[in-house]
Amino acid sequence: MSGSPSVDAVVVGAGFSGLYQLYRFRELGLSTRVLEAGSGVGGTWWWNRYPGARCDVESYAYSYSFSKDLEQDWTWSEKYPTQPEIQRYAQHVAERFDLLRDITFDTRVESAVWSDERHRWTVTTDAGETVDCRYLVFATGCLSISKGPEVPGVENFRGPTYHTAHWPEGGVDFTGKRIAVIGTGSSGIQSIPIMAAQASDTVVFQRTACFSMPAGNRPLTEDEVVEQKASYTTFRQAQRESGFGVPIALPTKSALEVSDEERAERYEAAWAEGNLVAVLASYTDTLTNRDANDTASEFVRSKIRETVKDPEVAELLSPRSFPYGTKRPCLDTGYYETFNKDNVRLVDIRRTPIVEITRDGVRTSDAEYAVDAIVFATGFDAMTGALARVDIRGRAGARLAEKWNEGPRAYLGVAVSGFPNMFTITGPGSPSVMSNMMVSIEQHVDWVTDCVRWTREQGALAIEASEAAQDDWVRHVEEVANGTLFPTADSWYMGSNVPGKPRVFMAYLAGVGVYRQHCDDVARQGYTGFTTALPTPAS
Ligand code: FAD
Ligand code: N01
Repeated sequence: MSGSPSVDAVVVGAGFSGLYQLYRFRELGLSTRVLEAGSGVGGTWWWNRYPGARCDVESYAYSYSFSKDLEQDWTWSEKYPTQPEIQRYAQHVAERFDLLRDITFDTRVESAVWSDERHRWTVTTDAGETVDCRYLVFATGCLSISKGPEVPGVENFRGPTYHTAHWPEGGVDFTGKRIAVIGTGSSGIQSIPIMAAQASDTVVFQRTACFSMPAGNRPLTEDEVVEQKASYTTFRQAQRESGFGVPIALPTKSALEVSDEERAERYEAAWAEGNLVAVLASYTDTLTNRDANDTASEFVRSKIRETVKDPEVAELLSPRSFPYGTKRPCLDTGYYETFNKDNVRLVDIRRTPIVEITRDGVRTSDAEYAVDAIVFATGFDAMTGALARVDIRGRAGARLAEKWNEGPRAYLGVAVSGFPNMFTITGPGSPSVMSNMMVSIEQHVDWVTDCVRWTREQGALAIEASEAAQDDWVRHVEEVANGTLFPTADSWYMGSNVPGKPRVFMAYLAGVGVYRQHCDDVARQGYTGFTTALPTPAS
């Protein structure tokens, strides 16, 4: 478009995906502009500043591997890093690699339109600026669009309301306040113990109980740090070849072929590890066989009963409606113990739904709870939410939102037929949220960068996934998911948490190692499943 600033590539989002994509595109010699809605780098870790926010993948595993110097120079302080520490890390990376000069903050991308004639994208921001580019990368995050509680009356409440996903920068002091918390997923589970320790009275509104286990978080010792830094090279390789991006000893037995005693011992040891996947990975069939899964589910429920003194509250906190692991499990610090406090109440909103937010608090079908502040820990329009909010128009003006009306369709989860030169980092159809995201982010960014390099080497103006390859991939992703228990749960992985969203399992479950192999094979064979557009005299 004449008059618009023109660059080789636009990257939307300055979280870990966007930062690394900028770094790699620069290496390739592409002029690149990053557009970010927030006012700083870090994405998830810039926005989610709620009390207790921290990673539940160990710090040295949840970090970039692309720079050996960075690995050696940066020292993590805890087993599971806090939001402020991760955000500092993102800022350090941005400064260290001089990335900030190509990032525009406080700028939301509203539309992206492909020109069939020019083989270029025109990106428009909420500031009214248009940027013209050849390549467009959505590094917009899988969990970056928050969702509310879908109840009327929020505007009538006379006190403050907060959402965990966009917490005020200076924090909030709830000392002496009566608070309501709606939502008991990972964000609720991490923040409730801390908020309840301040508040005079805490009412937790629970729609679905989650499985959680103690994180066993602690400061890292100097010896551990030395040991981790010395083992990065082998550790990274193991991460890349693993299932979840976290190397673990692979199970060899079914949960149903061992004695009750052996199983109990195994689960106890896994529980003590304070590791998200330890119980899940105790047996081969936890995620594929309901009876096997029941043994793990019941083990976690027994731990809840051991911890929570009131049997009725313990039962209410015990998940019954979905198999263990099919909604994302949580790691917590004192979550179940919090419900032993006299000033913490749990309200089952399946039995007594929230009817409205009133001037004074939260009214359910059988009572009104007067509070001074309300916290929404109600999660995200995950995986597709950020893409759906941009008006993306591909070849012949086709709209991505319409193409994905019945669920997302993408080739390898990284490219979409009809949308040339457009890539999604950790998009639907890739391992994405079913993995340690740092491993998946680096793999996607590296692959996209190689794909762009190859396209340019061919002298092509555009590269695009074919419909047939995309259909095959979508079918494959679905088949793998259907071989597991995941589709049986109402989870955000399935889109079930957002009213009206199509019910489709959105991630690829065969593991990051297997997925990497698929992607590498496609590249090695000359980007099979993709077509290129060569210049014509009119181009
Ligand atoms: P994000 O960090 O989400 O960044 C995307 C950025 O794009 C955001 O800053 C957003 O503002 C911007 N953006 C979106 N749309 C637009 C637009 N239209 N225009 C301009 N900018 C836009 N993963 C793990 O592997 N382990 C964990 O322990 C873990 N913990 C998590 C804890 C929380 C509280 C949350 C919410 C997520 C967690 N995740 C975890 C997932 C986490 O999102 C990823 O690990 C990772 O940070 C994603 O990085 P990203 O850059 O892909 O996306
Ligand atoms: O969101 P969630 P989150 N009325 O969707 C409830 C990552 N993360 O922000 O389960 C009433 O998990 C909802 O109920 P239900 C991680 O990947 C990681 O907690 O839909 N209640 C649920 O209880 C995680 O999975 C960490 O029935 C409503 C809660 O709100 C993802 O981000 C920390 C409702 C939402 O839970 C999302 O986590 C934080 C309504 N209308 C986040 N709508 C780590 O520990 C929703 N709920 C690393």
